[in-house]
Amino acid sequence: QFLKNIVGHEEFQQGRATVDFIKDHPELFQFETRQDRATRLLSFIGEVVVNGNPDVKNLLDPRHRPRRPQLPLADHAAPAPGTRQKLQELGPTGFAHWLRDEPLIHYTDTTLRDAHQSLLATRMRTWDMLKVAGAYARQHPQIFSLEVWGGATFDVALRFLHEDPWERLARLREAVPNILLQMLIRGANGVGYKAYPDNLTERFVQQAAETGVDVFRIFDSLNWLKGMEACIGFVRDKTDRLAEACICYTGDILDPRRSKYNLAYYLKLAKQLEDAGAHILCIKDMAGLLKPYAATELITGLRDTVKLPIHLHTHDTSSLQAATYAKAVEAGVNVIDVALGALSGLTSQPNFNAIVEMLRHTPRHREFNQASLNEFSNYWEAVREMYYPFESGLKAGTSEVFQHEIPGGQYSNLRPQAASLGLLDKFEEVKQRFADVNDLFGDIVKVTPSSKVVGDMALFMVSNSLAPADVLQKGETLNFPESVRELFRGDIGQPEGGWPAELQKLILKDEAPFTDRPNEHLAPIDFEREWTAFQEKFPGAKFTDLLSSLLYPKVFEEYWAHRLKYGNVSKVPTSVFFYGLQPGEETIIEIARGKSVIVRLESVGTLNEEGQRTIFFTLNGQTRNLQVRDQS
Ligand code: 3PY
Ligand code: ZN
Repeated sequence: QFLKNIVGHEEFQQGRATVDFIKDHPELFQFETRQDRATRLLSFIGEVVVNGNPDVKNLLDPRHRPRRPQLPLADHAAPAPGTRQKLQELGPTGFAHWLRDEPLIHYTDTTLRDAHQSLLATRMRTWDMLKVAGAYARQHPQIFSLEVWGGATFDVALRFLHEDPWERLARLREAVPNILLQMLIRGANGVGYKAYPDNLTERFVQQAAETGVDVFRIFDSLNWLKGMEACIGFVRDKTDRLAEACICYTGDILDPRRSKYNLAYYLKLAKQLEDAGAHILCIKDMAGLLKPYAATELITGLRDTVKLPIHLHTHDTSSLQAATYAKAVEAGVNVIDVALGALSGLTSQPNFNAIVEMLRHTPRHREFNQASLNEFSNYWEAVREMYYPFESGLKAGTSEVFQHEIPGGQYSNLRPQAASLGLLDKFEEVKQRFADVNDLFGDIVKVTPSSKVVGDMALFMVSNSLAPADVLQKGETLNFPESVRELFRGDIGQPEGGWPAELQKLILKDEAPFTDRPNEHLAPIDFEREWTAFQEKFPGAKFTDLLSSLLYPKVFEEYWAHRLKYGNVSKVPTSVFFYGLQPGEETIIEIARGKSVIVRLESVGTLNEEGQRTIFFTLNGQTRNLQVRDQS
């Protein structure tokens, strides 16, 4: 079995195995039989059949009948070379020069990351992605990049989907060998909500590049240069991939009253990022505040100030952002972020299919097969129906976003967060307080994690019926949320112009804030020691699991326990994962590469005296029964 594991491993088959191969792959020693795998997945399905998937259990609409997604025709030809081969050919610096002078517009497709983070609380499963990723890469090899990783996807994959995010990345890399894969990384905060030791970010970046990331979009949630410099350096020095650094856009450069974040502010930051070594400059408009005429000013100014190619990211919350793209394209932006039709618009990115049409018959148009784009969009439309419990409820674009400035990726989370505190009927007030908190905090950049703190404070104020004046008046006696205390202590960095001193004193009481990099207060990870201890605690775990665990210790432990009990549930089709099976219904599960089993639910037994039910399945036609405790 061990030999079979080695010889069957792709690194071995591709001749990439080195002397460290066996050491790096402890999982090869796990002799799990096909039977075990199937049994564990059956017990997962049994659990969902009897008790429901806890993630959707309280959100179900019994009338809802999701459709079966139609797969676009598969195409087995080798994918045409794309931007990935271009990067390999030119190297990151040469690639950036090439991109800067590209006459036609380029597109980043965010469907597999930001679009579902912003519309469906990040719940999109690897299973749905892998169904079409290969065909998509073959039919649209001229896409600039696919954003597939980072942001909240890392945490949500482990915590709610019980999936290994590294496995998602590796499988997508395999399916998409020709297009750049892109991730979002929160600078010193990695893919988490707090600062991590620098050498952890360094190893994380190296491993992400090795597993498949080509473009690292790096930002700091307060636009603090010091929060990004180290990460830019790791990408440049430790990988041969692209460091794309962000200016997060807030306020309105055309509004003379919002002078804190004026054009000069952004141009200065862009120059600093160029000097820090960025290959590409991103305007990260996380809330969709960059209006069309402001885009003309900003992009013209940036093209004159830096020599970098410019990548524009926005959210269509107001429904205005197609116009922003029209102006940005005229002003010379190089790449724009879009999402396939069915997962576009509202708090997500503008509609890929429609933006292509917007530019048709204009000088910068890049040709795409529109019929095929629409076919993929139709696939995602049907897939989206299975995720209906995670829809944010926003029905139309809202220009309210220019007042509250809530990032698109946060909007779909803030509602359930408010609901969990019993504040859903006060959601209007929550949005108003979000804006008030921004004023109280001195008008800061709001994007994960700073935006989460603003959200926490807004919810705190609504729960406690506090107006902004009350916060200042009663501040000494208020027990501020922990995240607010950490923010004002300097844990996630420094805002432009510093923190408002009076409020800082009220929040921190006698604790002293710091103004240097929070990472400098953290001891480096001793990887050798950690790895040894980790393998003892989690036998069979991989090095990537150690990285997951260092970022999210508790979440990882729960993920691992789930994996031991139920196996790799990312193999279970999405409808079954969330909704189980009905008696008489069957599903096919590919439990290992090329090895599928047919699972049919025959019936569910009555409740016995021990509070259990017997579930009758057939597995490849053979009867299998199991007992599941009924939690109801
Ligand atoms: C994230 O950090 O997850 C974001 O999407 C920020 O916009
Ligand atoms: Zn975004």
